[in-house]
Amino acid sequence: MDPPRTSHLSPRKKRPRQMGALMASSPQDIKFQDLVVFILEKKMGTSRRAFLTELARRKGFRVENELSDSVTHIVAENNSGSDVLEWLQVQKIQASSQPELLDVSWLIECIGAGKPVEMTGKHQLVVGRDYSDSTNPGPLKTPPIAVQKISQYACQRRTTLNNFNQIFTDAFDILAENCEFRENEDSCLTFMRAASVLKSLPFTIISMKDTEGIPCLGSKVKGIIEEIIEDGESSEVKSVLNDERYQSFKLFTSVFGVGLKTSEKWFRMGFRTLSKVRSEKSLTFTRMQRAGFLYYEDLVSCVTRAEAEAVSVLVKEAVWAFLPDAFVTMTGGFRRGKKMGHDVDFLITSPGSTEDEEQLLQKVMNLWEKKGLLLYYDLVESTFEKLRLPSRKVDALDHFQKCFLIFKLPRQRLDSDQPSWQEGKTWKAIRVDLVMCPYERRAFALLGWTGSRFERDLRRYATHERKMILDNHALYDKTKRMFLKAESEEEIFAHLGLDYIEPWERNA
Ligand code: DCT
Ligand code: MG
Repeated sequence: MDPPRTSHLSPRKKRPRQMGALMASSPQDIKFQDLVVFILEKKMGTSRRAFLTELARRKGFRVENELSDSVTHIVAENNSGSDVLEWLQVQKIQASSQPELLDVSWLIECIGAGKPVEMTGKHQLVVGRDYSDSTNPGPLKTPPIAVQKISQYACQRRTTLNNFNQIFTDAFDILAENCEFRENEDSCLTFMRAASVLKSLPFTIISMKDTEGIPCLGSKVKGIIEEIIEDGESSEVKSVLNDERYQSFKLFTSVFGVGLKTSEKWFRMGFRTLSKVRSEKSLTFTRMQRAGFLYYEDLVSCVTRAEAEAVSVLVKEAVWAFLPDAFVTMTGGFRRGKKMGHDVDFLITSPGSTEDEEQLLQKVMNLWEKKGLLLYYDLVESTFEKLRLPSRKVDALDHFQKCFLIFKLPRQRLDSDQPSWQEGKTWKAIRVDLVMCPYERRAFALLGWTGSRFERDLRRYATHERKMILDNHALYDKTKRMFLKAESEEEIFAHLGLDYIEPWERNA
């Protein structure tokens, strides 16, 4: 076997590439040891090859930069089997190490599935036949689903945590956050909607052609997608990440109790680090911010599912001590199946007397305080009025009684050892939200508190497509001029004429 050649890396560069990170996969990242892929650059181009290489490596595939006799699968685009063989002959590869010759559609499906998929006739490149031969349809020209059916509303899409487009959605999440920090609502929404629709796709965007027919991708968004496809990163995202204002806001808002107004103030005053803020004598902090600083390290380290489950047991114990018939449901990201969260959210409701209900959260706080399980709490009384129309604002706060607190989770309450708990650490501060709702409102409250972008689009859908108003308390039909009752989330979806979407499909 001749030494590998590099002559096939023909120069077709449009601009300098920043591929440093792209070639960084180390051998321990390889999940499929028996498979050695080589991607042919001919008719594909340098940047697309590099992009596919990066995606495949991220999924654990071994992709070689050079052709060698260890290569088991050669992937090509817009080449017939004969084209690839011809090219191989020029490379003088030995017949004994004849690898599989496959169309790029096979690799794309593998990337999508996160594992090698079966090679079928549609993937195998046929030798001695014309590329346009009807028995060999060649590369998939469109993604494997009918993209024209994707709705502009997240509530009409199923979005699991299996995100095939993280490389793009990470970028748009950062751009959206930056717009939020700059209070540029329109751009924030544009980027959030782009990230949201990309999270719902059952395939990875590999070329601009794949974006055709997908809603919520305007020209600005498409420009960014194209740049990422070509260069592996977006220059705009890069400059946001290096931006002092973005970095400072990100840091300041990571403190419990610090929002945009306070961040703006501290930034204008010239602060760039938390230690400088903390030691500044002239600043006054709210009780919430003081707690935020006090337990900062614990609160920025995310809550794991095991920690959330341990908290759940303690919440149920306490609630049932006072209201044995109460329903306690973990909501928020954990109900959507997330493995990590910034807090743990619970919805509590009881078919019993309203008087007992009103006292419940205060009783739980008193109990935990006595047991030394409470580091901070803020009990917000209900402002709920029975006849109030649902709020038209998609992100209006609800009127239920609730408690924002910091729980002191003792180590012995954890079932298993958690990697984030260092030796000797006996407790961890965990942010918990408890929400108490009237029994007849529980379906609306549960839907609202299960959250994500999904919930906001559900309200938008109700307003624009059904002439209804939905919020965390109720659903109002403007045409019939009446409230629509619901005992379950399924009934709310049915009132809205929507297919039911499970909580774990609401990660929009
Ligand atoms: N929510 C709401 N009204 C509020 C606050 C929250 O309706 N005043 C909803 C929206 C999302 C859900 O409750 C949970 O909120 P978060 O905990 O902020 O979001 P999350 O999805 O649970 O994410 P994380 O994993 O970061 O906690
Ligand atoms: Mg949460």
